[in-house]
Amino acid sequence: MKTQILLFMAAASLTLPACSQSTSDNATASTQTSPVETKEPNSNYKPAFAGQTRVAGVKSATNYEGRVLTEALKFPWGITSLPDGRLLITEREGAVRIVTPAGQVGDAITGLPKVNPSGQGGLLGIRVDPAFETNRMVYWVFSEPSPEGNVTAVAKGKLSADEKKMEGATVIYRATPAYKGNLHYGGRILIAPDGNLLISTGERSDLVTRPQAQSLNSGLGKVIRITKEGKPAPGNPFAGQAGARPELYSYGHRNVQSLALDPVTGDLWEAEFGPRGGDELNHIQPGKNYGWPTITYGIEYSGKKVGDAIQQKEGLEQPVYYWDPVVSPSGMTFYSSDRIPEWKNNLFIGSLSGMHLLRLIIRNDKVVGEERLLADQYQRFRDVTQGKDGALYAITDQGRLYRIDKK
Ligand SMILES: [Ca+2]
Repeated sequence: MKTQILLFMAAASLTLPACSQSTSDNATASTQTSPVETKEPNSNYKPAFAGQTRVAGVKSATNYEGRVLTEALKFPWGITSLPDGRLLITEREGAVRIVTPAGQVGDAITGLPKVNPSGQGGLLGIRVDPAFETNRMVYWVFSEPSPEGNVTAVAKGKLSADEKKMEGATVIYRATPAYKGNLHYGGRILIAPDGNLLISTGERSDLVTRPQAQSLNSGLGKVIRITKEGKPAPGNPFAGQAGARPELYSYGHRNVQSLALDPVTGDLWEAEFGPRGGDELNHIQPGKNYGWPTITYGIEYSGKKVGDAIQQKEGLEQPVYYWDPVVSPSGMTFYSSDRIPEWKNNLFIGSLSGMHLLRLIIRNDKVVGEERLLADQYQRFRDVTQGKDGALYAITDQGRLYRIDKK
Protein backbone atom coordinates (compact mmCIF):
# COMPACT_ATOMS: atom_id res chain seq x y z
CA MET A 1 0.00 0.00 0.00
CA LYS A 2 2.82 2.37 0.95
CA THR A 3 4.55 1.60 -2.35
CA GLN A 4 1.33 2.35 -4.24
CA ILE A 5 1.00 5.73 -2.56
CA LEU A 6 4.62 6.60 -3.34
CA LEU A 7 4.19 5.56 -6.96
CA PHE A 8 1.03 7.61 -7.16
CA MET A 9 2.83 10.67 -5.77
CA ALA A 10 5.71 10.16 -8.19
CA ALA A 11 3.30 9.97 -11.11
CA ALA A 12 1.39 13.03 -9.92
CA SER A 13 4.58 15.07 -9.64
CA LEU A 14 5.29 14.41 -13.34
CA THR A 15 1.97 15.92 -14.32
CA LEU A 16 2.43 19.17 -16.19
CA PRO A 17 0.13 22.16 -15.92
CA ALA A 18 -2.79 22.21 -18.35
CA CYS A 19 -1.45 25.29 -20.16
CA SER A 20 1.52 23.31 -21.46
CA GLN A 21 -0.78 21.14 -23.51
CA SER A 22 -0.32 21.69 -27.21
CA THR A 23 0.08 18.15 -28.47
CA SER A 24 -1.96 14.99 -28.25
CA ASP A 25 -0.34 14.27 -24.88
CA ASN A 26 -3.64 15.09 -23.27
CA ALA A 27 -3.14 13.25 -19.98
CA THR A 28 -1.43 16.40 -18.77
CA ALA A 29 -4.63 18.44 -18.74
CA SER A 30 -6.52 16.08 -16.47
CA THR A 31 -5.84 15.88 -12.75
CA GLN A 32 -4.68 12.52 -11.43
CA THR A 33 -6.61 10.95 -8.55
CA SER A 34 -6.66 7.66 -6.69
CA PRO A 35 -8.18 4.73 -8.66
CA VAL A 36 -11.88 5.23 -9.38
CA GLU A 37 -12.76 1.73 -8.18
CA THR A 38 -12.92 1.44 -4.40
CA LYS A 39 -15.00 -1.73 -3.95
CA GLU A 40 -13.48 -5.05 -2.90
CA PRO A 41 -12.48 -7.25 -5.84
CA ASN A 42 -14.20 -10.64 -6.28
CA SER A 43 -10.96 -12.58 -6.53
CA ASN A 44 -7.38 -12.29 -5.30
CA TYR A 45 -5.98 -13.04 -8.77
CA LYS A 46 -2.82 -11.10 -9.62
CA PRO A 47 -2.63 -9.00 -12.78
CA ALA A 48 -0.13 -10.03 -15.47
CA PHE A 49 1.51 -6.58 -15.48
CA ALA A 50 1.37 -3.27 -13.64
CA GLY A 51 -1.53 -1.12 -14.79
CA GLN A 52 -3.74 -3.99 -15.98
CA THR A 53 -6.47 -3.01 -13.51
CA ARG A 54 -7.25 -0.15 -11.10
CA VAL A 55 -4.91 2.44 -12.62
CA ALA A 56 -4.80 5.99 -11.33
CA GLY A 57 -8.03 7.89 -11.75
CA VAL A 58 -8.20 11.13 -13.71
CA LYS A 59 -10.52 14.09 -13.51
CA SER A 60 -11.35 16.18 -16.55
CA ALA A 61 -10.26 19.79 -16.14
CA THR A 62 -12.80 20.92 -18.75
CA ASN A 63 -16.20 21.98 -17.48
CA TYR A 64 -18.36 19.51 -19.43
CA GLU A 65 -22.04 18.61 -19.23
CA GLY A 66 -24.34 15.77 -20.24
CA ARG A 67 -27.56 17.27 -21.52
CA VAL A 68 -30.65 15.03 -21.85
CA LEU A 69 -32.06 15.50 -25.36
CA THR A 70 -34.94 13.05 -24.93
CA GLU A 71 -36.19 10.43 -22.51
CA ALA A 72 -38.68 8.99 -25.01
CA LEU A 73 -36.62 6.06 -26.31
CA LYS A 74 -37.46 2.49 -25.33
CA PHE A 75 -34.40 0.35 -24.51
CA PRO A 76 -32.15 2.01 -27.12
CA TRP A 77 -29.18 -0.23 -27.99
CA GLY A 78 -27.17 1.18 -30.91
CA ILE A 79 -26.50 4.75 -32.03
CA THR A 80 -24.72 6.18 -35.07
CA SER A 81 -24.65 9.49 -36.94
CA LEU A 82 -26.22 10.25 -40.28
CA PRO A 83 -24.17 12.57 -42.53
CA ASP A 84 -26.49 15.51 -41.77
CA GLY A 85 -25.90 15.24 -38.01
CA ARG A 86 -29.12 13.46 -37.08
CA LEU A 87 -28.80 10.17 -35.20
CA LEU A 88 -29.94 6.71 -36.18
CA ILE A 89 -30.90 4.71 -33.09
CA THR A 90 -32.03 1.12 -32.66
CA GLU A 91 -34.42 0.09 -29.92
CA ARG A 92 -33.93 -3.47 -28.68
CA GLU A 93 -37.55 -4.49 -29.21
CA GLY A 94 -37.23 -3.96 -32.96
CA ALA A 95 -37.57 -0.31 -33.96
CA VAL A 96 -35.02 1.91 -35.65
CA ARG A 97 -35.63 5.65 -35.45
CA ILE A 98 -34.08 8.90 -36.60
CA VAL A 99 -33.58 11.39 -33.77
CA THR A 100 -32.62 15.02 -34.32
CA PRO A 101 -29.93 16.70 -32.20
CA ALA A 102 -32.84 18.70 -30.73
CA GLY A 103 -34.26 15.43 -29.39
CA GLN A 104 -37.17 14.96 -31.76
CA VAL A 105 -37.80 11.20 -32.11
CA GLY A 106 -39.04 9.93 -35.48
CA ASP A 107 -41.46 7.07 -36.22
CA ALA A 108 -40.20 3.48 -36.35
CA ILE A 109 -38.73 2.72 -39.77
CA THR A 110 -40.49 -0.33 -41.28
CA GLY A 111 -39.27 -3.19 -43.46
CA LEU A 112 -36.72 -4.79 -41.12
CA PRO A 113 -36.58 -8.59 -40.72
CA LYS A 114 -38.25 -9.93 -37.57
CA VAL A 115 -36.17 -9.87 -34.39
CA ASN A 116 -36.45 -11.96 -31.22
CA PRO A 117 -36.41 -9.36 -28.43
CA SER A 118 -36.47 -11.81 -25.52
CA GLY A 119 -33.64 -11.82 -22.97
CA GLN A 120 -30.66 -9.82 -24.25
CA GLY A 121 -31.74 -10.12 -27.87
CA GLY A 122 -33.44 -7.80 -30.29
CA LEU A 123 -32.30 -5.08 -32.63
CA LEU A 124 -28.66 -4.35 -31.74
CA GLY A 125 -25.78 -2.43 -33.36
CA ILE A 126 -26.19 -0.19 -36.42
CA ARG A 127 -23.97 1.70 -38.90
CA VAL A 128 -24.55 3.61 -42.12
CA ASP A 129 -22.47 3.23 -45.24
CA PRO A 130 -19.64 5.78 -45.58
CA ALA A 131 -21.26 6.57 -48.96
CA PHE A 132 -24.74 6.86 -47.39
CA GLU A 133 -25.40 10.21 -49.06
CA THR A 134 -25.39 8.49 -52.44
CA ASN A 135 -26.38 4.87 -51.67
CA ARG A 136 -28.49 5.27 -48.48
CA MET A 137 -27.34 1.84 -47.24
CA VAL A 138 -27.70 0.85 -43.57
CA TYR A 139 -26.24 -2.24 -41.82
CA TRP A 140 -27.40 -3.67 -38.51
CA VAL A 141 -27.10 -6.65 -36.16
CA PHE A 142 -30.02 -8.46 -34.55
CA SER A 143 -31.09 -11.70 -32.91
CA GLU A 144 -32.92 -13.69 -35.53
CA PRO A 145 -35.47 -16.33 -34.50
CA SER A 146 -35.61 -19.67 -36.30
CA PRO A 147 -36.96 -23.16 -35.51
CA GLU A 148 -33.42 -24.24 -34.52
CA GLY A 149 -33.04 -21.35 -32.07
CA ASN A 150 -31.80 -17.76 -32.15
CA VAL A 151 -28.75 -16.51 -33.98
CA THR A 152 -26.77 -13.25 -34.13
CA ALA A 153 -27.47 -12.05 -37.68
CA VAL A 154 -26.40 -9.11 -39.85
CA ALA A 155 -28.74 -7.38 -42.30
CA LYS A 156 -28.59 -4.49 -44.71
CA GLY A 157 -31.20 -2.29 -46.36
CA LYS A 158 -31.63 0.96 -48.20
CA LEU A 159 -33.33 3.77 -46.29
CA SER A 160 -36.16 5.02 -48.51
CA ALA A 161 -36.13 8.62 -49.70
CA ASP A 162 -39.05 9.43 -47.39
CA GLU A 163 -37.18 7.78 -44.45
CA LYS A 164 -40.16 5.55 -43.67
CA LYS A 165 -38.76 2.13 -44.62
CA MET A 166 -35.72 -0.04 -45.25
CA GLU A 167 -36.01 -1.10 -48.88
CA GLY A 168 -34.83 -4.56 -49.90
CA ALA A 169 -33.73 -5.47 -46.38
CA THR A 170 -31.81 -8.77 -46.50
CA VAL A 171 -29.93 -10.91 -44.01
CA ILE A 172 -26.31 -11.14 -45.22
CA TYR A 173 -24.67 -13.15 -42.41
CA ARG A 174 -25.59 -15.49 -39.55
CA ALA A 175 -23.12 -16.37 -36.78
CA THR A 176 -24.22 -19.99 -36.58
CA PRO A 177 -24.94 -22.34 -34.91
CA ALA A 178 -28.37 -21.15 -33.77
CA TYR A 179 -29.09 -21.87 -30.12
CA LYS A 180 -32.24 -21.97 -28.02
CA GLY A 181 -31.10 -19.34 -25.53
CA ASN A 182 -31.54 -15.57 -25.41
CA LEU A 183 -28.32 -14.31 -23.80
CA HIS A 184 -24.86 -13.15 -25.01
CA TYR A 185 -25.46 -12.17 -28.63
CA GLY A 186 -22.61 -9.65 -28.87
CA GLY A 187 -24.09 -7.36 -31.49
CA ARG A 188 -21.81 -4.45 -32.36
CA ILE A 189 -20.90 -3.49 -35.91
CA LEU A 190 -18.26 -1.23 -37.45
CA ILE A 191 -17.46 -0.39 -41.04
CA ALA A 192 -13.67 -0.42 -41.41
CA PRO A 193 -11.87 2.04 -43.71
CA ASP A 194 -11.32 -0.86 -46.15
CA GLY A 195 -15.10 -1.14 -46.51
CA ASN A 196 -15.50 -4.45 -44.68
CA LEU A 197 -17.82 -5.02 -41.74
CA LEU A 198 -16.54 -5.96 -38.28
CA ILE A 199 -19.14 -7.75 -36.17
CA SER A 200 -18.97 -8.94 -32.56
CA THR A 201 -20.75 -12.03 -31.26
CA GLY A 202 -21.15 -13.76 -27.89
CA GLU A 203 -20.80 -17.37 -26.76
CA ARG A 204 -24.50 -17.54 -25.86
CA SER A 205 -23.79 -17.75 -22.13
CA ASP A 206 -24.60 -21.37 -21.27
CA LEU A 207 -21.98 -23.93 -20.22
CA VAL A 208 -22.96 -26.08 -23.21
CA THR A 209 -22.14 -23.36 -25.79
CA ARG A 210 -19.27 -21.67 -23.90
CA PRO A 211 -16.49 -23.93 -25.32
CA GLN A 212 -17.44 -22.74 -28.83
CA ALA A 213 -15.63 -19.47 -28.10
CA GLN A 214 -12.45 -21.56 -28.60
CA SER A 215 -13.71 -23.34 -31.74
CA LEU A 216 -12.59 -22.05 -35.12
CA ASN A 217 -15.60 -23.78 -36.64
CA SER A 218 -18.23 -21.74 -34.77
CA GLY A 219 -19.49 -18.17 -35.04
CA LEU A 220 -19.96 -17.87 -31.27
CA GLY A 221 -17.60 -15.76 -29.13
CA LYS A 222 -15.84 -14.12 -32.09
CA VAL A 223 -14.99 -10.95 -33.92
CA ILE A 224 -16.14 -11.54 -37.51
CA ARG A 225 -14.87 -9.69 -40.59
CA ILE A 226 -17.11 -9.85 -43.67
CA THR A 227 -17.77 -7.92 -46.85
CA LYS A 228 -20.90 -5.83 -47.32
CA GLU A 229 -22.31 -8.88 -49.13
CA GLY A 230 -21.76 -11.03 -46.02
CA LYS A 231 -18.88 -13.05 -47.48
CA PRO A 232 -15.60 -13.67 -45.63
CA ALA A 233 -13.45 -10.56 -46.15
CA PRO A 234 -10.25 -11.03 -48.18
CA GLY A 235 -7.11 -11.43 -46.08
CA ASN A 236 -8.80 -12.92 -43.02
CA PRO A 237 -6.42 -14.89 -40.76
CA PHE A 238 -8.00 -18.35 -41.08
CA ALA A 239 -8.76 -18.27 -44.81
CA GLY A 240 -7.89 -21.64 -46.35
CA GLN A 241 -7.31 -23.35 -42.99
CA ALA A 242 -9.10 -26.71 -42.81
CA GLY A 243 -11.86 -26.80 -40.20
CA ALA A 244 -11.76 -23.04 -39.63
CA ARG A 245 -14.36 -20.52 -40.75
CA PRO A 246 -12.90 -17.96 -43.15
CA GLU A 247 -14.99 -15.09 -41.74
CA LEU A 248 -13.35 -15.24 -38.28
CA TYR A 249 -11.02 -12.40 -37.26
CA SER A 250 -10.34 -13.14 -33.56
CA TYR A 251 -11.64 -15.69 -31.06
CA GLY A 252 -11.87 -16.70 -27.41
CA HIS A 253 -14.40 -13.96 -26.54
CA ARG A 254 -17.28 -14.12 -24.08
CA ASN A 255 -19.84 -11.42 -24.92
CA VAL A 256 -18.60 -8.51 -26.97
CA GLN A 257 -20.77 -5.39 -26.93
CA SER A 258 -17.97 -2.92 -27.65
CA LEU A 259 -15.93 -2.38 -30.80
CA ALA A 260 -14.03 0.74 -31.83
CA LEU A 261 -11.30 1.69 -34.30
CA ASP A 262 -8.48 3.91 -33.08
CA PRO A 263 -8.74 7.00 -35.32
CA VAL A 264 -4.95 7.51 -35.30
CA THR A 265 -3.60 3.97 -35.76
CA GLY A 266 -6.66 2.34 -37.32
CA ASP A 267 -6.32 -0.51 -34.81
CA LEU A 268 -9.34 -2.44 -33.57
CA TRP A 269 -10.23 -2.41 -29.86
CA GLU A 270 -12.85 -4.48 -28.12
CA ALA A 271 -14.40 -4.67 -24.67
CA GLU A 272 -16.34 -7.64 -23.41
CA PHE A 273 -18.46 -8.78 -20.50
CA GLY A 274 -16.49 -11.25 -18.44
CA PRO A 275 -17.83 -13.40 -15.64
CA ARG A 276 -17.97 -11.87 -12.12
CA GLY A 277 -14.91 -9.62 -11.88
CA GLY A 278 -13.63 -10.33 -15.38
CA ASP A 279 -14.72 -7.55 -17.76
CA GLU A 280 -11.96 -6.87 -20.28
CA LEU A 281 -10.53 -4.35 -22.71
CA ASN A 282 -8.58 -5.95 -25.57
CA HIS A 283 -6.49 -4.66 -28.45
CA ILE A 284 -7.51 -6.98 -31.27
CA GLN A 285 -4.95 -8.54 -33.61
CA PRO A 286 -6.15 -10.79 -36.44
CA GLY A 287 -6.05 -14.50 -35.69
CA LYS A 288 -5.34 -14.13 -31.97
CA ASN A 289 -7.02 -16.06 -29.17
CA TYR A 290 -8.34 -13.87 -26.34
CA GLY A 291 -8.66 -16.73 -23.93
CA TRP A 292 -12.27 -17.26 -22.86
CA PRO A 293 -13.12 -19.60 -21.17
CA THR A 294 -9.59 -21.00 -20.65
CA ILE A 295 -8.24 -17.91 -18.90
CA THR A 296 -10.13 -15.15 -17.10
CA TYR A 297 -9.71 -12.77 -14.16
CA GLY A 298 -13.32 -13.42 -13.13
CA ILE A 299 -15.16 -16.13 -11.26
CA GLU A 300 -18.58 -17.63 -11.95
CA TYR A 301 -21.54 -15.60 -10.73
CA SER A 302 -22.23 -18.56 -8.42
CA GLY A 303 -18.87 -17.87 -6.76
CA LYS A 304 -17.22 -21.00 -8.20
CA LYS A 305 -13.97 -20.94 -10.14
CA VAL A 306 -14.10 -20.76 -13.93
CA GLY A 307 -12.46 -23.92 -15.32
CA ASP A 308 -9.01 -24.40 -13.83
CA ALA A 309 -8.98 -20.85 -12.40
CA ILE A 310 -6.01 -19.72 -14.48
CA GLN A 311 -5.45 -16.15 -15.66
CA GLN A 312 -2.44 -16.46 -17.95
CA LYS A 313 -1.41 -19.05 -20.49
CA GLU A 314 1.12 -19.18 -23.32
CA GLY A 315 -0.51 -18.47 -26.66
CA LEU A 316 -3.53 -16.72 -25.14
CA GLU A 317 -3.73 -12.93 -25.22
CA GLN A 318 -3.86 -10.89 -22.03
CA PRO A 319 -6.45 -8.13 -21.77
CA VAL A 320 -4.95 -4.63 -21.89
CA TYR A 321 -7.17 -3.88 -18.89
CA TYR A 322 -9.74 -5.61 -16.71
CA TRP A 323 -12.37 -4.56 -14.19
CA ASP A 324 -13.11 -6.34 -10.93
CA PRO A 325 -15.88 -5.73 -9.89
CA VAL A 326 -17.37 -5.58 -13.37
CA VAL A 327 -18.60 -2.37 -14.99
CA SER A 328 -20.44 -4.14 -17.88
CA PRO A 329 -18.81 -2.38 -20.84
CA SER A 330 -21.26 -1.77 -23.68
CA GLY A 331 -20.81 0.46 -26.76
CA MET A 332 -17.63 2.51 -27.07
CA THR A 333 -15.89 5.08 -29.24
CA PHE A 334 -12.60 6.92 -29.47
CA TYR A 335 -12.92 10.71 -29.18
CA SER A 336 -11.37 12.36 -32.22
CA SER A 337 -13.01 15.74 -31.82
CA ASP A 338 -11.16 19.01 -31.10
CA ARG A 339 -13.95 20.30 -28.84
CA ILE A 340 -12.40 19.06 -25.59
CA PRO A 341 -8.64 18.80 -26.26
CA GLU A 342 -7.84 16.82 -23.09
CA TRP A 343 -10.22 14.06 -24.32
CA LYS A 344 -8.52 13.70 -27.72
CA ASN A 345 -7.98 10.02 -28.64
CA ASN A 346 -9.38 8.85 -25.30
CA LEU A 347 -11.70 5.85 -25.30
CA PHE A 348 -15.26 6.34 -24.00
CA ILE A 349 -17.23 3.25 -22.96
CA GLY A 350 -20.84 2.97 -21.83
CA SER A 351 -21.01 1.18 -18.48
CA LEU A 352 -24.26 -0.62 -17.70
CA SER A 353 -23.94 -2.03 -14.18
CA GLY A 354 -21.42 0.69 -13.28
CA MET A 355 -23.94 3.32 -14.40
CA HIS A 356 -21.49 5.83 -15.82
CA LEU A 357 -19.64 6.74 -18.98
CA LEU A 358 -16.08 5.48 -18.73
CA ARG A 359 -13.16 7.53 -20.03
CA LEU A 360 -9.87 5.72 -20.53
CA ILE A 361 -6.54 7.31 -21.42
CA ILE A 362 -4.43 4.79 -23.35
CA ARG A 363 -0.69 5.12 -24.02
CA ASN A 364 1.39 2.51 -25.84
CA ASP A 365 -1.21 -0.22 -25.28
CA LYS A 366 -1.58 0.52 -21.57
CA VAL A 367 -4.42 2.23 -19.76
CA VAL A 368 -2.89 5.13 -17.80
CA GLY A 369 -6.00 6.91 -16.57
CA GLU A 370 -9.64 6.12 -15.84
CA GLU A 371 -12.55 8.49 -15.18
CA ARG A 372 -16.25 7.95 -14.53
CA LEU A 373 -18.42 10.58 -16.19
CA LEU A 374 -22.10 11.28 -15.46
CA ALA A 375 -22.20 8.85 -12.53
CA ASP A 376 -24.64 11.23 -10.82
CA GLN A 377 -27.20 10.39 -13.52
CA TYR A 378 -27.65 6.74 -12.40
CA GLN A 379 -28.13 5.57 -15.97
CA ARG A 380 -27.15 2.32 -17.64
CA PHE A 381 -25.09 3.65 -20.57
CA ARG A 382 -25.63 1.29 -23.52
CA ASP A 383 -23.81 2.97 -26.41
CA VAL A 384 -21.93 6.13 -27.27
CA THR A 385 -20.91 7.72 -30.54
CA GLN A 386 -19.27 10.94 -31.68
CA GLY A 387 -21.69 13.21 -33.49
CA LYS A 388 -20.94 15.13 -36.67
CA ASP A 389 -20.68 18.25 -34.46
CA GLY A 390 -17.85 16.65 -32.46
CA ALA A 391 -19.89 16.13 -29.27
CA LEU A 392 -20.49 12.70 -27.75
CA TYR A 393 -24.00 11.24 -27.91
CA ALA A 394 -24.90 8.43 -25.52
CA ILE A 395 -28.02 6.32 -24.99
CA THR A 396 -29.17 4.59 -21.82
CA ASP A 397 -31.37 1.60 -21.00
CA GLN A 398 -33.72 4.01 -19.23
CA GLY A 399 -34.48 5.63 -22.60
CA ARG A 400 -32.37 8.73 -22.52
CA LEU A 401 -30.24 10.31 -25.23
CA TYR A 402 -27.46 12.54 -23.89
CA ARG A 403 -25.29 15.09 -25.65
CA ILE A 404 -21.98 15.36 -23.82
CA ASP A 405 -19.85 18.40 -24.52
CA LYS A 406 -18.14 21.37 -22.89
CA LYS A 407 -20.48 23.53 -20.91
CA1 LIG B 1 -9.80 -12.64 -22.43
